[in-house]
This record gives sequence, C-alpha cells and structure tokens, in this order.
Amino acid sequence: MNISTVLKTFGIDNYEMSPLGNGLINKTWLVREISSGNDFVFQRINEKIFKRPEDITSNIRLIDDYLKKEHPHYHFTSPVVALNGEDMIKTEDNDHFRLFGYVGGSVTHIELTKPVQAYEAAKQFGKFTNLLSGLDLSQLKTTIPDFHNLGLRFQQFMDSLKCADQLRLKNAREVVNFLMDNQSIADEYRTIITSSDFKLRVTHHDTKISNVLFDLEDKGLCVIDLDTVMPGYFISDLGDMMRTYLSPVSEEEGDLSKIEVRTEFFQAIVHGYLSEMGDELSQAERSSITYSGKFMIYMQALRFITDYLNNDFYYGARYEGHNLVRGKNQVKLLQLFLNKESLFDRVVFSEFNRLKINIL
Ligand code: GN1
Ligand code: MG
Repeated sequence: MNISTVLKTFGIDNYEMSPLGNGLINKTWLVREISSGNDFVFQRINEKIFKRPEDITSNIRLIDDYLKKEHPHYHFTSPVVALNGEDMIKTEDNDHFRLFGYVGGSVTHIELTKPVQAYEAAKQFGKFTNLLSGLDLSQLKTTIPDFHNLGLRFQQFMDSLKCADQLRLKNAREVVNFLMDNQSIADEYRTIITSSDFKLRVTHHDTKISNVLFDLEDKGLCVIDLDTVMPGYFISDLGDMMRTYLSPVSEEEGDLSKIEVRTEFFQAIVHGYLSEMGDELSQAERSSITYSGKFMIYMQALRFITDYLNNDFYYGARYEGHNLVRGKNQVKLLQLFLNKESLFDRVVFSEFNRLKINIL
C-alpha cells in the first residue's frame, strides 16, 4: 500500500506532503489537504522498536477518553479516525500509519533560546502527568519494556564491550572508561526503585522541546508525541528536559567546546515542573530532583555508546561514527552537569522554598 492509498483510508485524496521533525525512530510528515487547506501530522511507526503498535493506539485512546471526561479543556491532539473506524492503519506489508490534526496557531521549537521556554515546557510535562494522576495505571500499556531501566541499560553496555569490534572499542576507550567510573549513577537507580516512595505515574518519556506545542506568545499549549507514554518514574521526564534543554547545542554537536550547562535553564525547568508536580512528589522523590539529570544524561550516553559498539543496530547512523560523537557529547554534558551538582541542589532547595513546599 503506498502513501496515497493510506491517506485515502483517512479520507484525504489531494494533498501536499513534507517531512516534519528530526527523529530517527518514526517517520513524520506534515500533510496539507488541498481542498480544505487543513494540515495534519502523518506518521509511520517504526515496528522494529515499537513491537506492538496497537498498544500505542490503545494508550492514546485511553488518555484521550480520560481527558475528555475529566479535563475537557485540555488541548489534546486526538488521532484522526480512519474511514474504517480505526485509529491506526496497518498495511498488507505490516506497516503502521496514523494521522493527527494539526493544532492551528501552534508552533514547535527545535531549540531553546530563553529560559521561559524551558519553564513553559516543564510546566506542560508536569501538568500532563498531574492531570492523569487519577487514570488507572494498570490500563496503560508499556509500549517499550524496560525503556528507561538504567540497571538494564548499564548491563547492555557491559555486554556490548564483549562483542564490539576492536577498532570501535579503541575509538570509544576514553568514554567507556568514564562510563564505567560512574557506575554509581546506575547503582543509585537500582536503590531508588526499590523504595515504595518512588511512584509509577503516567510518564511521557521523551520530553524534548519539539514535543511541546507553544502558542505565538511562547505559552505552552500541550505535549505531543505520545508513543512512549507508559508507566514510569518522574525522573525520566524531568531528567530528559535537563538533558536536552540545559545546553545551547544538542546531542548532535561534534564540537564539544560548544556544550554548556546553563544554570538559569536548570532553574526554569525545576520551577515549571514543580509548579505542577511539587505537591504530588513524595519526600524521597523531592530529594532526587538533581539526580534526575544525572540519570538521564548518563543513560543516553550509555545508549549511544552501546549502539556504537553494537554497530549502530538500534539508532542507525547518519554518518560513520555518529553514535560515538553523540556518546562523547553526552559524556561532556554529564561532566559539566556534575560540576554544578551542589549548586543545582541549592537551586532546587530555593525553588521548593519559593513554592512553600516542605523538603526535609
Ligand atoms: C530517540 O527518535 P527520537 O529522537 O524521537 C529515542 C529517545 C532518545 C533519542 C535520542 C523510542 O528518540 O529515547 O532520547 O532518540 N526514542 C526511542 O536521540 O528509543
Ligand atoms: Mg519520540
């Protein structure tokens, strides 16, 4: 089935199409229906990674129904239902496609220029989890098992060292050593999750800035890209914002001297997230705010380097050494983050004070 046949199943005959976003996992396009001028986001799911695409549809349906009932004013990007009544089209080649309405007047950013954008985004991700706190978590499917299981990610990294080719191992030697020296970050995760004070919640698991819709005045509207929404810990969402918002350059940057960790963006993230989630978090969770950044940056460094050592099996590579460059980038980011750890703890403390939330 080709693209135009798939779009026909959604009732779209005449259209213009252009690629959207820069993710390597799913393929995304902007589709404009010529007759109506309406815009849609059209997406093909990567079945190699999402082994049960129907679980994604089931989660989005569950959340959509819950929000419509409990929080009807929330700006949720509901899936467009195809003419056969389905939310997702499966072709005879086992490809999965879906369509969303495009929120008019909304924009997305691929980088942050001002702390207020970090504040707004963090508020939106906090709000998303908070609004869904009454959802029956047992109904929410795990779309990628062990996605942010840092203990397992560390184990996979250790396994990759055993089978990697010698040249790749040599190229990665320095970062590999750094990652091994910082194993305590993975140990801390193993301890944290045994505590009953660490709660599973509706977690987005991909809180990069392009997954937030903004209005033209830079106010956050809602979050999008819900494929990895599943039960998880708050450190995933808060930490991935730190990982992706603190530096003025992204994980793709090969010139490591351009990487920075900006304190005012850290403060804005914490302020925005706690303004929605501060009351919800347990005392144990409240003392893991700074840890969340270490957790996510370390995990992403492990994932990139593991993939490099596994011959780019998971992410693929846009050029030779792509995952090594990204792994080195994340290691540098982690080093800069660790340098500011005690400063960040003080920032967290004053944010709790500002919100008049008790922290032991
Ligand atoms: C993947 O494809 P994209 O950019 O949406 C990955 C994230 C990583 C990110 C790093 C399902 O997301 O977890 O943080 O790459 N998503 C999956 O570039 O593995
Ligand atoms: Mg994504």
